[in-house]
Amino acid sequence: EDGSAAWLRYAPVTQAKNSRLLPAAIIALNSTKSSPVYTAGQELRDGIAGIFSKELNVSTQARRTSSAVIVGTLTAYTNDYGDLEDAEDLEEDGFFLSTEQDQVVIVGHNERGALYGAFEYLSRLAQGDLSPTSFISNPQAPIRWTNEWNNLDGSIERGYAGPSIFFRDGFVLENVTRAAEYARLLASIRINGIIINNVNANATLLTARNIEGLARLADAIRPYGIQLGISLNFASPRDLGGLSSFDPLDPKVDAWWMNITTQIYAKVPDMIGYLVKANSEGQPGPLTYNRTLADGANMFARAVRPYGGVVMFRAFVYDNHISPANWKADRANAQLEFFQHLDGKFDENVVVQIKYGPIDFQVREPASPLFGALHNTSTAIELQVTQEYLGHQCHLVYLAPLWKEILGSDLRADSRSSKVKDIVSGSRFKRPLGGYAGVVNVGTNSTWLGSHLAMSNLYAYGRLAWDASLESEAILQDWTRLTFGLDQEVLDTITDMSMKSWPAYENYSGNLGIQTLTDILYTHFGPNPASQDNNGWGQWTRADKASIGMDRTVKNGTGNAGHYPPEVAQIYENIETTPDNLLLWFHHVPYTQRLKSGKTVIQHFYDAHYEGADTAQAFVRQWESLKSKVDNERWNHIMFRQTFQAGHALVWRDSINQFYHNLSEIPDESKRVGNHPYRIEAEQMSLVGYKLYSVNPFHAASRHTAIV
Ligand code: BDP
Repeated sequence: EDGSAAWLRYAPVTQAKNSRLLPAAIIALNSTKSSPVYTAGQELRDGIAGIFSKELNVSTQARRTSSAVIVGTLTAYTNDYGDLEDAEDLEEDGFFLSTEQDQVVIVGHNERGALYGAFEYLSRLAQGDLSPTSFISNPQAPIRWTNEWNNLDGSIERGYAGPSIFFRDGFVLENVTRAAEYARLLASIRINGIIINNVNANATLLTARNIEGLARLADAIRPYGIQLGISLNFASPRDLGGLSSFDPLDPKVDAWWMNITTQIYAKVPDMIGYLVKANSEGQPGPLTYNRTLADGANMFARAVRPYGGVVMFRAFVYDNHISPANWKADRANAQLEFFQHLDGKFDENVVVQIKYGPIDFQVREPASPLFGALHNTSTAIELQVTQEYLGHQCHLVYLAPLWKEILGSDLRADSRSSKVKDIVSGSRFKRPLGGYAGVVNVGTNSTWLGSHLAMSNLYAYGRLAWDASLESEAILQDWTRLTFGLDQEVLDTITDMSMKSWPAYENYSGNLGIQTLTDILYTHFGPNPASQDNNGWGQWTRADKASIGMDRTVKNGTGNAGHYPPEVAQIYENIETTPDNLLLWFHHVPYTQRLKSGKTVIQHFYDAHYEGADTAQAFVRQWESLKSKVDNERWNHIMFRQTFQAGHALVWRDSINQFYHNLSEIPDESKRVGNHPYRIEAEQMSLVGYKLYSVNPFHAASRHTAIV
């Protein structure tokens, strides 16, 4: 059990054996090799063999036989077996599954939908669920993609699981087996697109040799109903094409993009489209030529339109050299400033891709106000499965509750229900496109993400992209049964740990909406509150001796609260109505400010850090208790991670508490901060083979010193 099978292990389910409900044959209608329905037939065969030790043949011809699993498109099914009224409401990518009769019927609106239905059926079997059922499932949004920040040299920006499964040494890999295996995993959670390269894109992806490589990758993932897309570098016409400019309104530039797009579609006829990061963090873009971001996006939209392609244009545009001395400056304002006036100016096949919060994947942010401001533009939400600010997969942080909180935020546009999930599905503003982009960054590590438990996040991402109304805990439990089997204690323990994990991480990192407090400058790992206020990245806490928090009010601050529709703006404008967990996101208050809980801000910091770190210690004992119930390989791997998290949570706790204790000079009522009489410092022991090492930032080690 090295993790490579993830949640598709098809492990034997003893209690389901010999059930009379088991099928006796598999019919994959009209399927030809490498079509998703063919894949569905193979999966059903492998799944039933694994789960029930029952070997079945797959036939591709319709026949009347009792006790078969029939899988195919609605058209194929009705051609062979007659009308299927129950499946009338199927929508694009949707499926119908019925196990009520003596035949199991799995019908997709298209081939991809049929494959989803097969995976759904297998997921039920693998969880020991053979109860009769009959239902339709349609996706809430057409775009359910992953973004993989893979560089052509094989490295992965913000990837924590080894090198790329797509590239090495400047080129697409020859061996695309692993890419196909990844596509299989993604198809099982109903993801339909992968953007395979970094948003900080390299123009050399568009050389002839790499376009051949793209074709190879697209061929490998197509049998799983997954389409390939790529990130572009805006300056490619100059840097690769040798033109003197990359001005989007220059006809030569336009023609260059048209031409390269035609070349790509000749090799990858079903490419989903382009992802573009422009004028952000040093990336080139249309603003260089005084053109608007819409001018830039529409240039690509024109190029892919004839092929049905989509342009995902990122809203993550901001100036990373803003002066912290300017108290009216605010990076959180950038999205609305750059995009609001462009509403309605994007072509119909452009989707503005918006990170969930206004800054950058922090442990707690309000929903980005841009979701509520674009009524005539299709939008997608960008979530991050890779735990960039959330412990790099070395910490267990189950993210579905965080995502659900954002997706359920009601922005009250025009004083009407305007939940983020309904905006990005396209339903709230009647948009033709919309959906989900998840930054995943899997690598060659057998666990895919570097940690077995982190895979619940990838699983949950797909499930929520399909249906954001699912409950975090229910998703987690499906994943747990599929990944670790049906033992109740395993299920309860992993549920308890995971559901406590985001609150715990928030407790021992940044509280009350102050941001995560990681090192800001590059690693985004480990505590570094001192790095927050002296950088041009606009991730500021405004902490001084007496007070803390960003004043984002309209009245006295940066005005960001006013970027939300009026009903929500009013809530955030006032300290009394701002929820405690976002207090410091919107307000600058004294450390002695009382929260709704009755505690002061500073005492909340102190207590939360002890509470969060305690929870992380408990995770170790909880995991330990499962030793006899989980295979050694995975148990040990997870034990190592949990032990690390427990230790690092203490580093976090002491570092943050010590920092604000020093700064504010306000004592901890419980007298714990700075007072750990039982602690033995490593540097006080007699050391053989170790040297002392001064830690920078100093507060990341107790007494500033570590041993190496
Ligand atoms: C930041 C990451 C950086 C990404 C950037 C982005 O630190 O590596 O390039 O976001 O999303 O969070 O473009």
